[in-house]
Amino acid sequence: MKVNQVELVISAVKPEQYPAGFLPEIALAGRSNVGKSSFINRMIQRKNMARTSSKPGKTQTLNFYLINEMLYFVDVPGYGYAKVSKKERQAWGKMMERYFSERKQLKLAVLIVDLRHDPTEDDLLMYDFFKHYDIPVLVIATKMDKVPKTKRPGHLKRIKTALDIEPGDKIVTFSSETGEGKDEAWGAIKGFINK
Ligand SMILES: Nc1nc2c(ncn2[C@@H]2O[C@H](COP(=O)(O)OP(=O)(O)OP(=O)(O)O)[C@@H](O)[C@H]2O)c(=O)[nH]1
Ligand SMILES: [Mg+2]
Repeated sequence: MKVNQVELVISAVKPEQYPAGFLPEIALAGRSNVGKSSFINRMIQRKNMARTSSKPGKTQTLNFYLINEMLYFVDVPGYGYAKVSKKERQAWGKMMERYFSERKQLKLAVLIVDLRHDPTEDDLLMYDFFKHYDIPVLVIATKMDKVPKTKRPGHLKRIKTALDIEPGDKIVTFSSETGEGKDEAWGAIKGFINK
């Protein structure tokens, strides 16, 4: 997919602030600092459109990026960051639950995990949450540049097993650093945007 136009339409916290209209939305999910914003940047070939940081907790709102006036990527705050108060965690949960359980325009959740590590308990909860709401899931195992080639299949298998991934769900290895996996990820996403 050739991305010609990208615009941050709104950073929302409440449904009233979500963009109007009926364009399909692809939302990211994953633990804090796993590489959600970097994934978006690589997919749209912009260096720092979605803001990234080596410190967890960079993204705080639901950020709607309009791509080629045909779909939105929705960047979201991550989970699992220890230095978050109970109150902040509850606010996060409410914001996420409202978006993911109610948004009709949502066509696909892109769950980002780290190819180097087994999924966390929170990753499993997130995956099961999507299943519960019948939201299609594409799993992206990112940071593949940090795993030697020969070890990648083994890591991938562990992730599939730990998530107990359903046979119909696709998992793509990816690197925001090198761009590997980009075409495959776009291919998978395209299958959902006209549904
Ligand atoms: N080597 C490598 N580093 C990556 C990759 N993807 C992300 N990173 C790095 O990981 C860190 C976190 O990336 P972000 O994209 O900000 O992560 P995030 O999931 O959006 O984080 P929050 O917004 O805090 O939830 C940054 O330092 C990125 O440069 C990758 O594929 N390879
Ligand atoms: Mg982010």
